[in-house]
Amino acid sequence: MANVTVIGAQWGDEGKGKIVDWLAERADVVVRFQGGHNAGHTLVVSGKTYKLSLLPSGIVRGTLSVIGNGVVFDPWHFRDEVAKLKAQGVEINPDNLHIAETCPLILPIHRDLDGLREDASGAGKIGTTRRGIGPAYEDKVGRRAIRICDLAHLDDLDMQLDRLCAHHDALRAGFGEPPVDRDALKAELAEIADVILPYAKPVWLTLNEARKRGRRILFEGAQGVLLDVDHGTYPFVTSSNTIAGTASSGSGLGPSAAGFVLGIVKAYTTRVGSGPFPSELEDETGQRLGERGHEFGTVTGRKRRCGWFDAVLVRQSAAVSGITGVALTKLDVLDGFDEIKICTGYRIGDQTYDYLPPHPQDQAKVEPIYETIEGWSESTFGARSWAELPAQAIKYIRRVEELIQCPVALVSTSPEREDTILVR
Ligand code: 2SA
Ligand code: MG
Repeated sequence: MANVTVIGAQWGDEGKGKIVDWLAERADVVVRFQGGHNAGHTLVVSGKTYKLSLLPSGIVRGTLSVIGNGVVFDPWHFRDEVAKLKAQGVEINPDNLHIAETCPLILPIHRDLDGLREDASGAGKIGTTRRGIGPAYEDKVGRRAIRICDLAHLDDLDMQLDRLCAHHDALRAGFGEPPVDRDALKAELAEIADVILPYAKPVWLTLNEARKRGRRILFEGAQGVLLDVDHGTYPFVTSSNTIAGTASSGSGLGPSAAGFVLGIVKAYTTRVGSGPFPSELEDETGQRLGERGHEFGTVTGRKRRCGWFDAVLVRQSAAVSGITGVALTKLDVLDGFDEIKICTGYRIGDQTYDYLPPHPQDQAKVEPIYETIEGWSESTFGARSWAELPAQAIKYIRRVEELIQCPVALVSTSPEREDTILVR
């Protein structure tokens, strides 16, 4: 197996955790390259459930795991997630986990700002995870961030902290909040530094050397292409690029390192947070999808919105992200429906679209054009071979492939790793 880059091709929660775990067995290194602890990756290993938000999924099986420079890193959350996993018996140490020294930190002031803005936005709120992701990326791009390597130079930090605090004090004043307590922040950083620094490494170097030695690298994306800050349903997006191209910039490897780009696609569509969702079902059918699919946010516990498969969106995701093949997940959730719909285009008035128009007003207005196919009554839950799938389910998969113009390489039929069908 060459390198593989796994990304979500919808709005996140496509079931990346399980697929990454399935692939991790065949990989030498697993790398996170964007996002932060807003991700929610659920892994079921021998009946035991692990929930990861920041750490690469490879850690559960002891595969060398890397947090790349493209990730925004909350050190206090890191400490807690590591403690939780250790309590579940997972081994985590500076030998099997490397963190880029250049990762920008998510600080308590970022979490504050995320929450203050969401609370003040009323109906216009993004529905973020309130974990400070957006504000931390803003400070990175604004060249104000405190990075992991700064934790080893606490004596030189004052000027940097002054600049950062001046910026945040102005923003906080707008919400009637007191200025940042700079000394308290510095003391908190000094306290957490010893926990983080043993893991801090020049990961670009480790990864380039691993590559030279022919090691197989698995890149683990978080969120999904429709939440990409450039290509997603802006402004209802996350603050990083979630497309496969980020595997390169977010880890310190060249663009050819991405290898096979595997887009993870749920057999229907879900979204958590606000923003347009053309094939959303606010009726019993949507409710049924949510219940059968256990559609609740891993991080926040929020109920996910549900709807039919939207082939227009996935075709667009596959194109902008250069997806080589798709893993179709949660097919079993569609078991027992008499009819299944697939969105094949959009309409606004007399105008039809075969892509999602860019303006949020238009995105909110588009009406899905559906094609209906007959469902299947048999259970696909836990199927491990193509031969175990009902004929109608195969028809559905083939139609999805045709519409998204991308081959289905894997089908996942339960949260268990072994319940996976390799199509090609
Ligand atoms: P943020 O916090 O700034 O990244 O939020 C911006 C938007 O991105 C969405 N977002 C997500 N969507 C799906 N899954 C995510 N991870 C968790 C999960 C989410 C959870 O796997 O369940 O537990 O709620 C994730 N992270 C960010 C978010 O909903 C906003 O629309
Ligand atoms: Mg998730």
